[in-house]
Amino acid sequence: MACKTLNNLPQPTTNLPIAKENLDEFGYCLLADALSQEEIAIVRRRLEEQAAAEKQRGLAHEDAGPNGSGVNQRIWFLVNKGQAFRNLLLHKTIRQLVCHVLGDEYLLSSFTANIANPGGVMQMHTDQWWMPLSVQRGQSSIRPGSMTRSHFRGYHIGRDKAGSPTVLPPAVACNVMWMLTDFTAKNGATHIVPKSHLSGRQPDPALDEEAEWVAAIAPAGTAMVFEGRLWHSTGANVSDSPRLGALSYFCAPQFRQQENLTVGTAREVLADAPPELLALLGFKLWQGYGRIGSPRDEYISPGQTALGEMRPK
Ligand SMILES: O=C(O)CCC(=O)C(=O)O
Repeated sequence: MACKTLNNLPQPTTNLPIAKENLDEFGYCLLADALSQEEIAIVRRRLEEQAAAEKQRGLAHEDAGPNGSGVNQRIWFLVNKGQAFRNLLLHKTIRQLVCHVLGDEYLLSSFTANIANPGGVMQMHTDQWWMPLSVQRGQSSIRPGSMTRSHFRGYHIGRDKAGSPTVLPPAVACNVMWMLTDFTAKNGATHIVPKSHLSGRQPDPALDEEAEWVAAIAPAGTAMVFEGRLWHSTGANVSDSPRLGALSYFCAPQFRQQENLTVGTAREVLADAPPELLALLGFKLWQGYGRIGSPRDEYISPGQTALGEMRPK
């Protein structure tokens, strides 16, 4: 895929209506100054400390190196790893932007960090590869339970004579990249294909050799909000220092979360969690789903179990 210099692409902005327009038109927006210099320093310090500790204990998750080796370090389950991270989940402007994509109710799917080190590479993908697609009448579909990450490459939905998809799946996921260092063309800024959210398909290395991507370049403290259909990947870091970013990834309430947050969130975190955070983690019922007891309960309690065997007295 080739890098393109496009004019009129979204620029970092603090103007909410413009950011929403950018999301609709390009599939992403850049919220400027989402974090203050002080917040960047606090989040970054916590991340560097955690990453070093996981590495030291042989617990680091590393990926994106040549031939399946590990170069980039992923730090999973940030919900458990510091108040500084949890604060990001309740950022008011970001919540409005995610709401613009997903609607009133949504879940945190996972909260991770990606430290892109020199030498890493990643394949273009979308963050809702698992979304079943509508098919033309008479056309067979992949059974949802038989999908894999690579299944939906190629064309799967109808196209008009000009090659445009006749229907599009909705965006059902939305990711937020919190830039904790400057994101530059050299240090592995996320690569994105603007407007690919309207392509109606997943990127396919066999078809998309010519697809043109841009590097999402912006100063530290910017948050890039990108919807689940946008083609993207971590850029190749050809600088000599790591690129740090945290990803709060959300999904619509009818989908399974990437991290099992209702089971894995630490008790002490839950004890202090405000209702908004509990809702994001999956403790709030949605239309009766996620229930343990009555479908009319608003929340389930951490550790709650359902009624067991009973017999009349
Ligand atoms: O690190 C990045 O720039 C993007 C990471 C990404 O694409 C992902 O986690 O799905």
